[in-house]
Amino acid sequence: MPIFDLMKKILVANRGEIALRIMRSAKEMGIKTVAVFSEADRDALHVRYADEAICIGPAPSNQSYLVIEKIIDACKQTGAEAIHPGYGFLSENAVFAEQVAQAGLILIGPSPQAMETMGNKLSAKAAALKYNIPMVPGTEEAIEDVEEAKQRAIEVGFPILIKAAAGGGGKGMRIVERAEEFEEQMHLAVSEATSAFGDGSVFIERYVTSPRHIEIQVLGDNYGNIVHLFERECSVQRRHQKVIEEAPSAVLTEEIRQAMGKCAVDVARSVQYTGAGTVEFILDENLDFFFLEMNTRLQVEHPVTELITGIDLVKEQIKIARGEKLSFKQEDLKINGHAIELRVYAEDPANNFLPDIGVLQTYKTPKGNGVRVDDGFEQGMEIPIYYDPMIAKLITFGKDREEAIQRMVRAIEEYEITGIETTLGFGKFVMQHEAFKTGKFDTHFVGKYFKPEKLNEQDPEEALIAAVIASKLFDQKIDNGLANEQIKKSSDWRKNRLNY
Ligand code: MV4
Repeated sequence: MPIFDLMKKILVANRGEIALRIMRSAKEMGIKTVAVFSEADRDALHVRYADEAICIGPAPSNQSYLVIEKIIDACKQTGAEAIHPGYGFLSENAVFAEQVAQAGLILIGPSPQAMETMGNKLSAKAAALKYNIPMVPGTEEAIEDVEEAKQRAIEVGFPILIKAAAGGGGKGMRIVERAEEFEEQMHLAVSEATSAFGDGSVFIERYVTSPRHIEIQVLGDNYGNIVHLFERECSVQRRHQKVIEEAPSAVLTEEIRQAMGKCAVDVARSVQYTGAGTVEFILDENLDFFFLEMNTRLQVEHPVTELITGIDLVKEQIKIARGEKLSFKQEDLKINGHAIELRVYAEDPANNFLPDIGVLQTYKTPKGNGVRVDDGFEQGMEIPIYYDPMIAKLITFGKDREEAIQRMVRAIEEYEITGIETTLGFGKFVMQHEAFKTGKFDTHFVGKYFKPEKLNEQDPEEALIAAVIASKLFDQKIDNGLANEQIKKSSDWRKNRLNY
């Protein structure tokens, strides 16, 4: 059977912007799409966009988007031959990958074995060890004997970091400053890991105090060809949640980029990786890099890589899954320009980034040269409380970093969202910060520089103009007899919002 006959219809086991993102590429390839949705997402855009849609249960994701049988049943009902899991939900679940294969369906992603190996940080490091990949000094196996581990910690040198093997994205990590605290912290880490992941295995690494988080995008086909699509810099984050990502990184030299890229390809090769994946590194002050873990999914921040390489990563994932060879080699790939992504969350930066819910009373996206918005909402829609509070990804592209930054500021200013607090103003603060503009920052950027009151700091002249305009508008509304109604409407949502 010719390969293009193999995949006429795919089911997207996700929601929101990423479901739409995937369906758009499928549509361009002449592939039909099936949406699945929870009762909270009946009117969602991904449901309208798909050729068919199936309700898979109540709003909580453990009764809908996370139920393996419901997803597989939806494929059977609609005749979809393949599943794209997006990110989050079931995307890195090896049991799901296995059951999809058992059902005779194709998962658009890596093998269950690759997912399983990379799903555990210790087995990931063990696999990568075969290729001489730089890693942070520590223990290579789960700690059995606390006294032995303490001796190792003393050898490695404090501060050290205790990590959960089953953890990821910073969950279950503990910094230990001194040998005297080691034993207590170890016990706390084990019990935390046990309750969070059902697996108490922990290991230690020397704590790199001011790292940058740099990750490499890879693609592998089913014939042993693996390439990398350069790096993404993701150091601007808060509590392990990325807020701003960019490609390329402002600090990598061509030499380090090539070395990191080669390591990433080797890490992927160590598990015969197929599809799109991301190899995560930290980079220290001396620009030495260390492998941390591999994410076996399409990442939220993939668009910045698409913009600088001109490659549609979702199309490549689909082509690989239907058995095509990669159509380009490493030497065909090059970086063109600079891209920055801001995650627009329904969160209030002035209030410790607490999730903010409500209705998008105004929702107008920025437009024009070099601006891409990946979103899943329209004006008037409500942000559901059940899922991730990301409203949109605002991505700008420019000939160089400076242009991408200036374009981001312009796009943030054009973006109009009312009814919900968002991270847009925070994004502008970062873009205009000297440390960001000069590229001199690490993972501590937000904690070090961001104080909520900074959001209200503005140029006095601008503030005066704003105040004059506001008072004129207010007078007009009074004249029109609109003021009370308007004021009431715009404050209602605040009363109704949940407290987390
Ligand atoms: C580290 C580290 C410092 N030293 N490992 C956090 C996410 C997880 N993937 C690994 N993480 C870290 N591992 C050693 N040996 C610092 C972090 C870290 C971090 C890494 C990337 C992006 C943001 C971060 C924020 C805090 C800590």
